[in-house]
Amino acid sequence: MHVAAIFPQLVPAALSLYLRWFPLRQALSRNPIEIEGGMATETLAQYSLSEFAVDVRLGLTKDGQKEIPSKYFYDEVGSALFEVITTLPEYGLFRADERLLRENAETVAETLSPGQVVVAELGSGSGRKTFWMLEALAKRQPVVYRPIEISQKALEQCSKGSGQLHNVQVRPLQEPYLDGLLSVAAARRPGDQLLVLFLGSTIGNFESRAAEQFLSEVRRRLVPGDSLLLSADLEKPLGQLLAAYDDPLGVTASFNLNVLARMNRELDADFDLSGFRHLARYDAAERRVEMHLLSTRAQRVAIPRAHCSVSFVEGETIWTESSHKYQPEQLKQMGCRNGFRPIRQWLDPEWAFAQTLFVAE
Ligand code: AVI
Repeated sequence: MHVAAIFPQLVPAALSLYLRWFPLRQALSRNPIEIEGGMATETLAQYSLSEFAVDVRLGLTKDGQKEIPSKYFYDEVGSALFEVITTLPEYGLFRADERLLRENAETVAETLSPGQVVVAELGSGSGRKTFWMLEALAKRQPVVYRPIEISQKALEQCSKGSGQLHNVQVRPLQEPYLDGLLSVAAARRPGDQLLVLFLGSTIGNFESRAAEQFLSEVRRRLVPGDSLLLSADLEKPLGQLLAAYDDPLGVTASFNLNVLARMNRELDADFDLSGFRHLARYDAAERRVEMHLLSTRAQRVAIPRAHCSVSFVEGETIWTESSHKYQPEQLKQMGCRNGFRPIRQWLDPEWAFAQTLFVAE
């Protein structure tokens, strides 16, 4: 059986065309179809491995700067490393976000009308900091919490934590953000109000144009009067920025290098991790911290399950992530350009970080 026979139903048309030559045995054999296990989850797992192989091949064999999308950081090992990053003294983003939520959750709750509120969180992770928001809302009205995540493990953790709260019903969705939000919108009952949480400055991991497009896609899934709470990291002194992405313990370096280890695990690649080092740098014109993996010598790497091998010259990098940094006003304008009206903005006094509350127009 050839992958072309099933991919048209699973992936966008262009990707389906690209995948035509992938023999099914090689592309999918690690995730055999188990009908009893539940079709949706199995389909997602197969799709993910093939998508990873395609993105690796595209990103590492293209002309110019080699790239791997940052979404591939978050396998089980990467997600655990990210949890550690959030506790590092140099990485102030997570704590700033949590402080703002704790202090302002009541005010956000006051802006909502009575009746049931559906809280859709895009990329909930373990949902640790969302607790404050759910607690504040649940004091006033019934809450349905819909964490949207690709990672099954994160969803389980998240459900365990928030499931304890009185007046909160947790209904997780294992889907990509926009698909998940579409499912939430489709399931809403008349009178339900939607509050979308997009926390952690994940918006900063999108390229500028993609961030705008993403906000506009979020807006398309809402109705006037729904809300969006958006967190974003702000510009700050260079030393502070770089330390946040290159901590002295080397946790962020491991987080970055794990994407090579993941290719070894899942795509049978033969990356020698000692031939690469973590690099964090700031592009002042684009206002973003970039993470790269720098090849410390000339080398060639085989990635059999992505059907390619790749050469590196000494000093060449793989660009693995961008984290854009904003000015508060810029965030309000981004919302306005995409169908939202900013109604409140809070800045953290300890770490330059903003939460902006928008209403869908
Ligand atoms: C998830 N995201 C907002 C983090 C960031 O700061 O861009 C990911 C991260 N990369 C390195 N450290 C943390």
